[in-house]
Amino acid sequence: MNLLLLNGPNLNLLGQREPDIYGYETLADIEATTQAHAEARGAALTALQTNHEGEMIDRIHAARGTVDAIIINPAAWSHTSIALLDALNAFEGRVVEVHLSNIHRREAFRHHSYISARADAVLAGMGAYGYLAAVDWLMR
Ligand code: CA2
Repeated sequence: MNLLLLNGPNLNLLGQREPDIYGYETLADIEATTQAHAEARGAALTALQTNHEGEMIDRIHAARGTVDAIIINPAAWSHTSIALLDALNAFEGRVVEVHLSNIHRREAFRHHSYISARADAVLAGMGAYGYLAAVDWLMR
């Protein structure tokens, strides 16, 4: 099982600002913990964070035929990007959408996610544990 962990714009700032919303863990912590969790369950996991929408779309295209499942926190692109939705629609494996915060308890503009129309599962509000829960769900 090959898993791809994708994190979208500004998530490189995790642990540095807004810990009340996003927690104290850095993205490096989350990537390392999620990778170890996947490997303990017999899966390989590679991770990418990018602030560039085209780079994320290119990575999703490259995942076609080589990656079994994508765990993605699309961050603000969740609420804006039909292009990211289209890229994920061209990916044949499973997709799990993760949000650190409960987007439904926040501003109205965060309540809708274009990505949820493609996601096989959506996790929101569990903090960094959501990434581990995504691995567990994919590996069960
Ligand atoms: O709750 C989530 O995981 C979000 O995907 C995070 C996005 C937000 O736009 C979504 O509505 C919900 C924002 C990520 C920004 O991350 C920061 C981390 C630290 C400091 C500033 C921003």
